[in-house]
Amino acid sequence: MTSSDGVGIAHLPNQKHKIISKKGAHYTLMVCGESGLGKTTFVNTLFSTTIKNFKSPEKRHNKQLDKTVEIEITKAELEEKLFRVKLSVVDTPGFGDYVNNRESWAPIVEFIDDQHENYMRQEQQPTRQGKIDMRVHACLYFIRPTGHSLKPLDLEIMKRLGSRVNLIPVIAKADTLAPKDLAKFKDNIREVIQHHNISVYACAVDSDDEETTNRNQSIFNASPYSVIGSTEIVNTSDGRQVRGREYTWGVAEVENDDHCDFKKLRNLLIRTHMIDLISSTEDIHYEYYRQQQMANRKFGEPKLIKAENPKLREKEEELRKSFTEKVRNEETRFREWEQQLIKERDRLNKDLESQHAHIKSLESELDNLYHHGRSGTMRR
Ligand SMILES: Nc1nc2c(ncn2[C@@H]2O[C@H](COP(=O)(O)OP(=O)(O)OP(=O)(O)O)[C@@H](O)[C@H]2O)c(=O)[nH]1
Ligand SMILES: [Mg+2]
Repeated sequence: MTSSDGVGIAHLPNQKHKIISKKGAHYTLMVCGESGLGKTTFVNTLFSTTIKNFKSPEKRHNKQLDKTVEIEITKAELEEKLFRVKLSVVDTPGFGDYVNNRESWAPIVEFIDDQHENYMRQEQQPTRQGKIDMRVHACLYFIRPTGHSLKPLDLEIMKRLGSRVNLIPVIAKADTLAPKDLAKFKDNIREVIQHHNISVYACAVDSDDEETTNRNQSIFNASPYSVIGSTEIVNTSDGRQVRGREYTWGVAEVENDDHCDFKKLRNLLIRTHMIDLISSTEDIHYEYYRQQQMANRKFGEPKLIKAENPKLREKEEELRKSFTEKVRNEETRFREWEQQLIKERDRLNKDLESQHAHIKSLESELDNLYHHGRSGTMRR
């Protein structure tokens, strides 16, 4: 159920709407980024502003938020005017405070690939009904609100994500930046994304009616979306009750377009561009994955070991080392055994030779005896 403030999905273009409502679409969002940027808070905020009486299964709303340590999936069903969507939001552990940063984001990339893989495998089965589809339709990448630019680690990860999934950059904790700094920060980010050729989700703008086009344009222009996350309802100085964060200077409001882009982003995700995100995942990202896999392996063959996964690579290296060592040990053992055999053979040969010699001497002795015996008889 959606809340009454107009967040809904009944406003989708009609044709696709019908097709999808028949099946009840699976729709999966993912959040990722450095640790402590408010990803989990955002997920809770999104659910509690979208779904009436939604309670986080962990009921962590009012508690100190725990560090997310594993991939967590929260599911809910959105329904509006016969239109059903099974929404899943994938919360991921933050990265950035590990010694080896590579390790911390590899599982995220892997998760995205695995969903494509699972779907592809199911498509290859004779019965294709009742497929489980957890392909990620949009991945929100949380950026630390430094006011400067993206870090090399951000760029590296975003590059990998952008080629796999609809990547949506998000500026975390917008309430910590002054509006002027936020605007400049956005410009810097847009620039560096373009400069590094990172593919981010560019929502469709053009449409049949001007109003929709204008709205799309304003959504498009707002990227990278700044967000404020909060699960608290607070009082503003002018007496309103809003979802926000309270400060001595006032309240930073989640659902206020002057404070952040939360509403725009939510609109894009849940209403205006949901279909576009679903179909571009199918047509572009899944198709790309499928073709890549088809080119690299035979039909039905299991997935290759991901060279990109440093954990796996380390394991592989370890296995290879222990294998080489084992082979070397076996080889030495074999050589020793061979030497022993050669020695034994030599000993036996020598034995045989001496036996031969012995037999020879016995033979000649016998010969002599025989000879003597005969001549004696003859003499007789
Ligand atoms: N100022 C401000 N603080 C926020 C915002 N969103 C979350 N926080 C706070 O930031 C802290 C971390 O929030 P989390 O939601 O746990 O962050 P996370 O990204 O899930 O962290 P990991 O799970 O460790 O990756 C908490 O104390 C939140 O209250 C925000 O929009 N503005
Ligand atoms: Mg978290």
